[in-house]
Amino acid sequence: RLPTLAVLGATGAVGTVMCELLTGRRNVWGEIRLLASERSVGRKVRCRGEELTVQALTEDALDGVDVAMFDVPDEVARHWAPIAVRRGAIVVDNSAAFRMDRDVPLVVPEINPEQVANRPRGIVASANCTTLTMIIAVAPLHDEYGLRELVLASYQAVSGAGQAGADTLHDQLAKVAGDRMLGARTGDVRQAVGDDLGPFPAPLALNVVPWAGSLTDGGWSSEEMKLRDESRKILGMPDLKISATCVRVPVLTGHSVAAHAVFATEIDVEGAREVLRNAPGVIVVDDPAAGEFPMPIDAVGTDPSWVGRIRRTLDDPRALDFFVTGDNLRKGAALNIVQVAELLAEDLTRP
Ligand code: 2RA
Repeated sequence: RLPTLAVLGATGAVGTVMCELLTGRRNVWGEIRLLASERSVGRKVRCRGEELTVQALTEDALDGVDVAMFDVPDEVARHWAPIAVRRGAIVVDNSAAFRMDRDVPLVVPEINPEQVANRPRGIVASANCTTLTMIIAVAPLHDEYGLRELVLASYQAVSGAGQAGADTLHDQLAKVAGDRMLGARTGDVRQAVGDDLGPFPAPLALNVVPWAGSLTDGGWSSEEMKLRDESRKILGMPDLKISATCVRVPVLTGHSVAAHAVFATEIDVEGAREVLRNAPGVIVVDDPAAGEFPMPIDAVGTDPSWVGRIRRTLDDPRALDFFVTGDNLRKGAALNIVQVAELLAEDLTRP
């Protein structure tokens, strides 16, 4: 029997991409069950060539599920993941509820696939979208050169804040488009945008906002702390020095990260390019003379992390600077969850 898969949060920004991915990937699933909150119940979603009706998330709806992919808010995951496990499912969770728990592995199949087996609570976590985009490029360089320190700056798309984030940018762009009177000409769009900021603390149209998530100790944002904590856990380096500045930019899809990585050994930049070219899940686009560098408009709708602008730091032969961009809804979320679920399916169907 092929395992039964449940998708929780199937109608959200990430859930929609999960269903698209399940349509395009090798079919390892028996029944696929789409579960969501009351307001989405009854909606029809095409998945794997079938038209599936979204069902209400109830305890009974989880019966018979082997693997449950969760893309729901932290508090919903905290409540429902243990219930799904009690009903017999293994949960792959995209929220931040369990990522840092010692007895929950944080799995990126290109980096630490063996960790899926180590799941005493029946929960496997998937990392934050910014972490995933960047770590896919950093991990192979670490394997080759021994990472010592990371300094990161992110350029994060509005869809990282869900459908509401994407809708907010569209609405704000419509308000400022062609508006030369209310400040849009000089760049102060506050009057044109008005009070509707959606999930953001400031206007995103024609602006950048150096903030994502909530405030934590010392002035760091929760997003910056996730980058630090999750990278350390995925790489198995609890003392790695990392600092990040996370910035929201007026891009619909595609998180980017400018990285400064310091290693234990001297870097030969062509060697580093070769390491990245051979790394799973990475595409190198690095020919600035020809105008070729990775951008969100290239990465959107694709699976890999796109890496370019690779250069050795001028003042430190052990350090590398580069730019990486990836689709935050695919490898940053849905794709990683689907890949982890497929590892579990393989495990469950092994004779
Ligand atoms: C964001 N990484 O971009 C966070 C959550 N998906 O807002």
